[in-house]
Amino acid sequence: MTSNKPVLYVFAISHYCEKARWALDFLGVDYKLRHVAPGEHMEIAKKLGAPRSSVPYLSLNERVIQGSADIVTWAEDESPSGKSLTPDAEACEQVEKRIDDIAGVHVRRFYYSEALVDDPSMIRPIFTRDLPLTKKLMISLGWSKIRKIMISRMDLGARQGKESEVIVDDELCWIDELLADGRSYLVGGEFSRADIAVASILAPLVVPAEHPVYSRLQHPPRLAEELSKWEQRPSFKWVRDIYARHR
Ligand SMILES: N[C@@H](CCC(=O)N[C@@H](CS)C(=O)NCC(=O)O)C(=O)O
Repeated sequence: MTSNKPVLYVFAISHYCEKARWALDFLGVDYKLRHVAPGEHMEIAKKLGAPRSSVPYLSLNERVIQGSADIVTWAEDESPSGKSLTPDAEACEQVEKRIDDIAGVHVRRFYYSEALVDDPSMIRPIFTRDLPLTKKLMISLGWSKIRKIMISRMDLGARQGKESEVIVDDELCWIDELLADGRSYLVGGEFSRADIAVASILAPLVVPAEHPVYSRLQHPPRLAEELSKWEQRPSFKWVRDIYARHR
Protein backbone atom coordinates (compact mmCIF):
# COMPACT_ATOMS: atom_id res chain seq x y z
CA MET A 1 0.00 0.00 0.00
CA THR A 2 1.45 3.40 -0.93
CA SER A 3 1.16 6.30 1.45
CA ASN A 4 -0.21 9.65 0.39
CA LYS A 5 2.00 11.56 2.77
CA PRO A 6 4.33 14.15 1.27
CA VAL A 7 7.92 12.89 1.17
CA LEU A 8 10.75 15.22 2.12
CA TYR A 9 14.06 14.23 0.51
CA VAL A 10 17.12 15.35 2.46
CA PHE A 11 20.81 15.03 3.10
CA ALA A 12 21.22 14.59 6.87
CA ILE A 13 24.07 17.12 6.90
CA SER A 14 22.32 19.88 4.92
CA HIS A 15 21.35 23.03 6.80
CA TYR A 16 18.81 23.94 4.08
CA CYS A 17 17.18 20.53 4.65
CA GLU A 18 17.07 21.16 8.38
CA LYS A 19 15.29 24.46 7.68
CA ALA A 20 12.52 22.77 5.65
CA ARG A 21 12.25 19.91 8.13
CA TRP A 22 11.96 22.25 11.13
CA ALA A 23 9.15 24.25 9.48
CA LEU A 24 7.20 21.08 8.63
CA ASP A 25 7.67 19.78 12.18
CA PHE A 26 6.75 23.09 13.79
CA LEU A 27 3.63 23.49 11.65
CA GLY A 28 2.49 19.96 12.40
CA VAL A 29 2.50 18.77 8.80
CA ASP A 30 2.47 14.99 8.47
CA TYR A 31 5.26 13.89 6.11
CA LYS A 32 7.75 11.14 5.49
CA LEU A 33 11.43 11.92 5.81
CA ARG A 34 13.67 10.23 3.29
CA HIS A 35 17.45 10.48 3.53
CA VAL A 36 19.18 10.21 0.19
CA ALA A 37 22.76 9.56 -0.81
CA PRO A 38 24.76 12.09 -2.81
CA GLY A 39 24.34 11.17 -6.47
CA GLU A 40 21.08 9.34 -5.81
CA HIS A 41 19.54 12.73 -5.01
CA MET A 42 20.00 13.80 -8.66
CA GLU A 43 18.33 10.70 -10.08
CA ILE A 44 15.33 11.04 -7.76
CA ALA A 45 15.01 14.78 -8.48
CA LYS A 46 14.96 14.04 -12.20
CA LYS A 47 12.45 11.22 -11.83
CA LEU A 48 10.14 13.47 -9.80
CA GLY A 49 10.43 16.27 -12.37
CA ALA A 50 12.21 18.74 -10.07
CA PRO A 51 13.82 21.57 -12.03
CA ARG A 52 17.19 21.31 -10.24
CA SER A 53 19.12 18.57 -8.47
CA SER A 54 19.40 20.14 -5.02
CA VAL A 55 17.81 18.89 -1.81
CA PRO A 56 15.53 19.59 -0.06
CA TYR A 57 12.61 18.71 -2.29
CA LEU A 58 9.15 17.66 -1.21
CA SER A 59 7.24 15.19 -3.30
CA LEU A 60 3.47 15.56 -3.29
CA ASN A 61 1.63 13.00 -5.31
CA GLU A 62 1.03 15.28 -8.23
CA ARG A 63 4.01 17.64 -8.04
CA VAL A 64 7.30 18.41 -6.43
CA ILE A 65 8.28 21.48 -4.43
CA GLN A 66 11.97 22.24 -4.43
CA GLY A 67 13.97 24.63 -2.25
CA SER A 68 13.67 25.27 1.46
CA ALA A 69 11.84 28.62 1.15
CA ASP A 70 9.12 27.24 -1.16
CA ILE A 71 8.68 24.22 1.11
CA VAL A 72 8.19 26.50 4.14
CA THR A 73 5.59 28.53 2.20
CA TRP A 74 3.75 25.37 1.16
CA ALA A 75 3.84 24.02 4.72
CA GLU A 76 2.34 27.21 6.07
CA ASP A 77 -0.52 27.05 3.56
CA GLU A 78 -1.17 23.39 4.41
CA SER A 79 -0.59 23.56 8.16
CA PRO A 80 -3.26 21.59 10.04
CA SER A 81 -2.26 23.38 13.25
CA GLY A 82 -3.32 26.79 11.94
CA LYS A 83 0.03 28.15 13.14
CA SER A 84 1.69 30.82 11.06
CA LEU A 85 5.36 31.56 10.54
CA THR A 86 5.05 34.85 8.70
CA PRO A 87 4.10 37.87 10.81
CA ASP A 88 5.49 40.27 8.18
CA ALA A 89 6.03 38.80 4.72
CA GLU A 90 8.40 41.46 3.39
CA ALA A 91 10.62 41.62 6.49
CA CYS A 92 10.74 37.82 6.76
CA GLU A 93 11.66 37.49 3.10
CA GLN A 94 14.47 40.01 3.39
CA VAL A 95 16.09 38.16 6.29
CA GLU A 96 15.47 34.70 4.86
CA LYS A 97 16.78 35.53 1.40
CA ARG A 98 19.95 37.13 2.72
CA ILE A 99 20.73 34.25 5.09
CA ASP A 100 19.98 31.61 2.41
CA ASP A 101 22.00 33.29 -0.33
CA ILE A 102 25.05 34.44 1.62
CA ALA A 103 25.54 32.66 4.96
CA GLY A 104 23.96 29.44 3.59
CA VAL A 105 26.64 29.16 0.93
CA HIS A 106 29.59 30.41 2.98
CA VAL A 107 28.88 28.53 6.22
CA ARG A 108 28.96 25.39 4.08
CA ARG A 109 32.17 26.40 2.25
CA PHE A 110 33.88 27.46 5.49
CA TYR A 111 32.87 24.23 7.19
CA TYR A 112 33.66 21.81 4.35
CA SER A 113 36.92 23.54 3.48
CA GLU A 114 38.34 21.90 6.54
CA ALA A 115 35.96 19.01 7.14
CA LEU A 116 35.99 17.58 3.61
CA VAL A 117 39.50 18.58 2.59
CA ASP A 118 41.48 17.68 5.73
CA ASP A 119 39.22 15.48 7.80
CA PRO A 120 36.90 13.58 5.44
CA SER A 121 36.67 10.40 7.52
CA MET A 122 35.24 12.42 10.40
CA ILE A 123 32.16 13.54 8.49
CA ARG A 124 31.60 10.48 6.32
CA PRO A 125 29.26 8.88 8.91
CA ILE A 126 26.92 11.83 8.61
CA PHE A 127 26.63 11.29 4.85
CA THR A 128 25.65 7.66 5.38
CA ARG A 129 23.38 8.35 8.34
CA ASP A 130 19.90 6.82 8.09
CA LEU A 131 20.62 5.32 4.66
CA PRO A 132 19.84 1.69 3.88
CA LEU A 133 22.84 -0.64 4.22
CA THR A 134 23.46 -0.99 0.47
CA LYS A 135 23.57 2.80 0.05
CA LYS A 136 25.87 3.10 3.08
CA LEU A 137 28.23 0.67 1.43
CA MET A 138 28.04 2.50 -1.90
CA ILE A 139 28.98 5.80 -0.26
CA SER A 140 31.82 4.22 1.67
CA LEU A 141 33.24 2.60 -1.48
CA GLY A 142 32.81 5.74 -3.60
CA TRP A 143 33.77 8.18 -0.86
CA SER A 144 37.02 9.46 -2.39
CA LYS A 145 35.27 10.19 -5.70
CA ILE A 146 32.28 11.85 -3.99
CA ARG A 147 34.66 13.94 -1.92
CA LYS A 148 36.56 15.10 -5.01
CA ILE A 149 33.35 16.09 -6.80
CA MET A 150 32.19 18.06 -3.75
CA ILE A 151 35.55 19.81 -3.38
CA SER A 152 35.42 20.91 -7.00
CA ARG A 153 31.71 21.86 -7.07
CA MET A 154 31.81 23.91 -3.89
CA ASP A 155 35.28 25.33 -4.62
CA LEU A 156 36.80 24.18 -1.32
CA GLY A 157 40.31 24.66 0.02
CA ALA A 158 42.36 26.53 2.62
CA ARG A 159 42.18 29.92 0.84
CA GLN A 160 38.48 29.49 0.06
CA GLY A 161 37.77 28.53 3.67
CA LYS A 162 39.40 31.74 4.90
CA GLU A 163 37.50 33.78 2.33
CA SER A 164 34.19 32.27 3.45
CA GLU A 165 35.08 32.72 7.12
CA VAL A 166 35.37 36.49 6.58
CA ILE A 167 32.00 36.57 4.80
CA VAL A 168 30.35 34.51 7.57
CA ASP A 169 31.85 36.86 10.15
CA ASP A 170 30.22 39.83 8.35
CA GLU A 171 26.86 38.04 8.26
CA LEU A 172 27.15 37.25 11.99
CA CYS A 173 27.81 40.95 12.61
CA TRP A 174 24.55 41.69 10.81
CA ILE A 175 22.63 39.25 13.06
CA ASP A 176 24.47 40.52 16.16
CA GLU A 177 23.34 44.06 15.23
CA LEU A 178 19.73 42.99 14.70
CA LEU A 179 19.77 41.45 18.18
CA ALA A 180 21.44 44.47 19.82
CA ASP A 181 18.07 46.01 20.80
CA GLY A 182 17.38 42.97 23.00
CA ARG A 183 14.77 41.34 20.76
CA SER A 184 14.04 37.64 21.16
CA TYR A 185 12.85 37.16 17.58
CA LEU A 186 14.22 38.63 14.38
CA VAL A 187 10.94 39.83 12.84
CA GLY A 188 7.63 41.06 14.22
CA GLY A 189 8.13 40.14 17.90
CA GLU A 190 7.18 36.50 17.37
CA PHE A 191 8.74 33.24 16.22
CA SER A 192 8.83 33.23 12.42
CA ARG A 193 10.31 31.65 9.34
CA ALA A 194 13.11 34.22 9.55
CA ASP A 195 14.17 32.71 12.90
CA ILE A 196 14.00 29.17 11.50
CA ALA A 197 16.06 30.22 8.47
CA VAL A 198 18.80 32.00 10.43
CA ALA A 199 19.04 29.43 13.24
CA SER A 200 19.15 26.42 10.91
CA ILE A 201 21.65 27.98 8.49
CA LEU A 202 24.00 28.85 11.37
CA ALA A 203 23.46 25.52 13.15
CA PRO A 204 26.48 23.73 11.58
CA LEU A 205 28.68 26.24 13.41
CA VAL A 206 26.72 26.45 16.67
CA VAL A 207 25.71 22.75 16.94
CA PRO A 208 22.68 23.25 19.21
CA ALA A 209 21.81 20.33 21.48
CA GLU A 210 18.27 20.00 20.03
CA HIS A 211 19.43 19.70 16.41
CA PRO A 212 18.30 16.31 15.04
CA VAL A 213 21.68 15.64 13.42
CA TYR A 214 24.45 17.98 14.53
CA SER A 215 24.11 17.50 18.26
CA ARG A 216 26.59 14.65 17.89
CA LEU A 217 28.78 16.41 15.36
CA GLN A 218 32.42 17.06 16.22
CA HIS A 219 34.14 19.96 14.51
CA PRO A 220 37.56 19.34 13.01
CA PRO A 221 40.32 20.83 15.23
CA ARG A 222 41.19 24.06 13.34
CA LEU A 223 37.54 24.86 12.72
CA ALA A 224 36.78 24.24 16.41
CA GLU A 225 39.53 26.66 17.36
CA GLU A 226 38.20 29.36 15.02
CA LEU A 227 34.64 28.81 16.24
CA SER A 228 35.62 29.05 19.90
CA LYS A 229 36.28 32.75 19.26
CA TRP A 230 32.63 33.20 18.26
CA GLU A 231 31.07 31.22 21.10
CA GLN A 232 30.01 34.30 23.09
CA ARG A 233 28.59 36.26 20.16
CA PRO A 234 24.94 37.30 20.55
CA SER A 235 24.08 35.42 17.32
CA PHE A 236 25.57 32.15 18.63
CA LYS A 237 23.78 32.47 21.97
CA TRP A 238 20.55 33.36 20.16
CA VAL A 239 20.74 30.26 17.90
CA ARG A 240 21.14 28.07 21.00
CA ASP A 241 18.21 29.78 22.65
CA ILE A 242 15.90 29.53 19.62
CA TYR A 243 16.69 25.82 19.24
CA ALA A 244 16.09 25.22 22.94
CA ARG A 245 12.72 26.95 22.82
CA HIS A 246 11.34 25.95 19.42
CA ARG A 247 12.98 22.79 18.08
N1 LIG B 1 18.57 27.61 -1.90
C1 LIG B 1 18.42 26.17 -1.85
C2 LIG B 1 19.81 25.54 -1.63
C3 LIG B 1 19.81 24.03 -1.60
C4 LIG B 1 21.21 23.44 -1.65
O1 LIG B 1 22.19 24.13 -1.91
N2 LIG B 1 21.27 22.12 -1.39
C5 LIG B 1 22.54 21.41 -1.43
C6 LIG B 1 22.76 20.67 -0.12
S1 LIG B 1 23.12 21.80 1.18
C7 LIG B 1 22.50 20.35 -2.55
O2 LIG B 1 21.54 19.65 -2.72
N3 LIG B 1 23.60 20.23 -3.31
C8 LIG B 1 23.73 19.22 -4.36
C9 LIG B 1 23.12 19.64 -5.66
O3 LIG B 1 22.83 20.83 -5.89
O4 LIG B 1 22.96 18.75 -6.53
C10 LIG B 1 17.42 25.81 -0.75
O5 LIG B 1 17.12 26.68 0.08
O6 LIG B 1 16.87 24.70 -0.76
